Amino acid sequence: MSQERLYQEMAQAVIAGQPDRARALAGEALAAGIEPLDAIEEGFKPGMDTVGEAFACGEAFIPDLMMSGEALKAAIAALEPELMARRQQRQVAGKVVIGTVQGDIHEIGKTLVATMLAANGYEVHDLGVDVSPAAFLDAVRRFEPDVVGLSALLTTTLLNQEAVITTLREAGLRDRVRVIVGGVPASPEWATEIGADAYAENATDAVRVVKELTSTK
Ligand code: B12
Repeated sequence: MSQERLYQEMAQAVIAGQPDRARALAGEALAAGIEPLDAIEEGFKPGMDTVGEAFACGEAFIPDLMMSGEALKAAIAALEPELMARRQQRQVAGKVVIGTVQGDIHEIGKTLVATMLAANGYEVHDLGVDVSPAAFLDAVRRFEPDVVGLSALLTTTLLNQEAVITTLREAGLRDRVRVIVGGVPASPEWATEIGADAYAENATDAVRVVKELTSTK
């Protein structure tokens, strides 16, 4: 199968919500020598975006999003050992606390960013989803990370990225960490507006930006 055809099949497996098919295609991509992150970003994720657009138009429903999410998760899980095998450096490059902010349960993108950071030598503490500002604060006190990553996929929960920054500031800890924000509704302008240090659009970009933040700290 050509690479282009394989990418189309991957997107289709996510659109149709077929975890087994997605897993099998992940295996085919590896066998064909495709980089695992390329398979995710260029093959599987576009399928997820298509489902998201269909949902926005009322042509797909919550169960469809969930099934597609399961297919994407299955593909990422199948590719994860290879992502980790490409680990760049064995030495710990820095510590990152990451989570999806309060009120938001979207986990797939945040988890992918966490995996890629771990694969690049960072010690990552993933707090999960629906994480309150107080829980981020506790984690900053406990793990003393270099960077805090905040994910938000909803316009309504975007404000909770700002709430975490405010909480850190009030606790006198804002200057001890760098804050990076991400997720579909976030943007570089939003990052500046709420006093975050950076924004990254996807997992590759997140690794690049976190490297910059940890080298200039
Ligand atoms: C799958 C999905 C769900 C699943 C999530 C399953 C799961 N286990 O995560 C379920 C069904 C639970 C869900 C629920 C809802 N969803 Co939803 N969902 C999606 C969908 C289709 C895909 C998200 C996804 O996983 N993408 C794949 C990953 C790999 O990409 P990603 O998340 O964008 O992450 C990348 C980047 O954003 C970035 N990134 C992400 N996090 C971070 C963090 C940091 C620090 C950095 C640097 C970068 C970064 O890097 C990632 C990797 O490249 C999106 C549409 C879309 N295209 O995004 C809608 C979408 C986000 N959902 C939406 C909505 C409305 C909802 C609901 C409110 C629906 C409802 N009426 O109940 C609920 C909200 C539940 C809640 N309280 O959170 C809307 C949001 C609209 C808005 N502007 O607010 C969207 C945009 C769909 C749409 N077009 O209408 N959803």
